[in-house]
Amino acid sequence: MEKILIIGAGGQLGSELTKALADQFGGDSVIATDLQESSQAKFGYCRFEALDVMDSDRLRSLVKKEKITQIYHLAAVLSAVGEKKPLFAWNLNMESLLSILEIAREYKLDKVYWPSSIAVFGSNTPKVNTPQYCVKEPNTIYGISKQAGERWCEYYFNKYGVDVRSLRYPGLIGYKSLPGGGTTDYAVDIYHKALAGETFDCFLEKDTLLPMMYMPDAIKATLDLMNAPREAVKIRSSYNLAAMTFSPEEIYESIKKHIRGFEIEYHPDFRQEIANSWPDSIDDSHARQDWGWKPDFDLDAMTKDILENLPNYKF
Ligand code: AKB
Repeated sequence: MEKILIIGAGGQLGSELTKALADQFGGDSVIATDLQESSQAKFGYCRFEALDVMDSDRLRSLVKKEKITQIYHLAAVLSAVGEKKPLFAWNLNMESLLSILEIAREYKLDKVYWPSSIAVFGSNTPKVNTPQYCVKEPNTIYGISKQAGERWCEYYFNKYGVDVRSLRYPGLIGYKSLPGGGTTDYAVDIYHKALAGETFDCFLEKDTLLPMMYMPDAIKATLDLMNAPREAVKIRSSYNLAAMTFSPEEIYESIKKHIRGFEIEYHPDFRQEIANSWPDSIDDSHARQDWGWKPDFDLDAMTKDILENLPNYKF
């Protein structure tokens, strides 16, 4: 029987992935963990433990005691917050991954999941249809930590056979949690402001294109990758993954089709430079070929779904 430990379960991705894993494996097979005790309320359907991922002794003893077979390591400092606290971001993002890879090797875990990001790309990367294999000179500390993390994942797979799998997520947009310190998070916040009847103050220029994905697609991609047979997973650094590309002006126009009086203002800040260093669009043909990836949502379908569901969602 699988026993799954989710680290960072209270975050943007974790809040929704934990539920999907509990639906797949049963609530008794899933332990959600997060730094914040306050996250506990979200997890009525599975067990919750407060855990600081930097406490590797406690992590190790939890894995041993609970006979954990899979770890989903979702805790990270994202791009914008990382630029404010670079050493903190590097230490948390790297040390946590290394301790989990070591634990996976030591306890012979079945699988590990660790998310990478489009932040591994930098200003010297081809911007349009960015290929899987190309120059990667990330400009943010978050991107540097993700790039190094990808190399460590591939290393642990090649050297020790640890079955670690990873996706380079684009900006993820969900309505079940609030923005989490990323550059793409304007595209989460904008829906909250539109529904609250407020003018949206955008920290990026109106024509800044970025690759994005609606959360149900991100959950589907993650489960499909993790459920794929070991031999099908040919890339052990991290897979390029894509769904849609849009600018702030385009998401604004998409929302305005439903909320006519909605207004936006543009006041770009330090996050503009981060966005400028990332791709406009991503070539995800390896994910499509190797394990059958295909997204379901485009911009207008996502907008419709969020505007229908967010007003009734209880945080
Ligand atoms: C961020 O903006 O930092 C993240 C990411 C693209 O990985 N959403």
